[in-house]
Amino acid sequence: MKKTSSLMLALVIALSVASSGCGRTAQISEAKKAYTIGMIVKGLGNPFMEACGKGFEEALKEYGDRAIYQGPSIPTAEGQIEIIENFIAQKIDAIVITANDAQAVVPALKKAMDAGIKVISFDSSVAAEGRLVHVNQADAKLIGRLQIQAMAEMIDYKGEIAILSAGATMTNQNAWIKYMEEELRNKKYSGMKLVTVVYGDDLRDKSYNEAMGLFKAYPNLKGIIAPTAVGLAAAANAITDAGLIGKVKLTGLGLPSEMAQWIKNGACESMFLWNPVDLGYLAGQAAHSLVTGEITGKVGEKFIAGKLGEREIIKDPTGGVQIMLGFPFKFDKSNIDKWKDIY
Ligand code: RAM
Repeated sequence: MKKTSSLMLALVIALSVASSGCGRTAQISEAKKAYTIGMIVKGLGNPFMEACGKGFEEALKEYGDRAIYQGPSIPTAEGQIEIIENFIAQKIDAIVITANDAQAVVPALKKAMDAGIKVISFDSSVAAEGRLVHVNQADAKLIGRLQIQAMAEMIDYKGEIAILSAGATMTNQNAWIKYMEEELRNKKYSGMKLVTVVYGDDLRDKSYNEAMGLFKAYPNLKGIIAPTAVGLAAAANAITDAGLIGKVKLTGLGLPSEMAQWIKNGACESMFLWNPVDLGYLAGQAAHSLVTGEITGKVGEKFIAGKLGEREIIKDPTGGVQIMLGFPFKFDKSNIDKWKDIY
């Protein structure tokens, strides 16, 4: 990838003409450095990731920084490592990554940090030693619990359910699933049984086929929870194609723009998400502030994240530090039309 000039000069020339008229001085303010920051997404062709990229680009634009958006064609750690190596060779200023595998990308990211590149994760976190800070969409426990609660209401607290996840090594989905299982241990869900967790790897076709496989393997299946935007849309498509609307209920995490049709046709009654554009925007703001040295990744540091206002670095449960975005919202027939054109 070609690296454009990393220096963009913002020269402010203030001409002051002495009142006597006998002279003129030119003041040149300090040159403003433009940084290059690369976002590495889980995979290309994922609309959720594209929404994050939009916010990321918007944030960097505010500083005149250069944004690079890249991801492997298939969501793998190997593909991401290749991109990290490339970014190190290009000597970019910061990497913002959502990990396909929290551990596998650590050595390459450590190499990047040794080379002076600021590394932050967002969405799906990298293990604490492989990044300076993680930008977290919302409380993982809440995200997990909400999906179980929604499913329980849809199936009247009775019957077999399955989870259709993204990749088996993805930090965010695994954390949410852990909290779903924890929630399910509550007595009030004793009539519900989680029969399996399958993985569509955040690939449309694989997710669709996994959903179809569930209908065959579990003829009594009452519901699917898909905590992945790709998986949820694919499962809705599969439920529709298999003629199972109303018979197999569906909830999870999805993008309103993509899910509107499936919410309207009844394949998915309700689902949840935070604002992915804001998530990418916050990641971009945090990366810029790390590069300028405004923050260094210590608990208690604060910075102004553009339009999102002041944010603080706090501890994360894995021993690292994080910045929180907000809360998950619920989408259903009552509000989907308002959101479908936004993200
Ligand atoms: C998918 C990705 C992403 C997740 C969303 C909800 O697009 O796996 O990591 O946060 O779904």
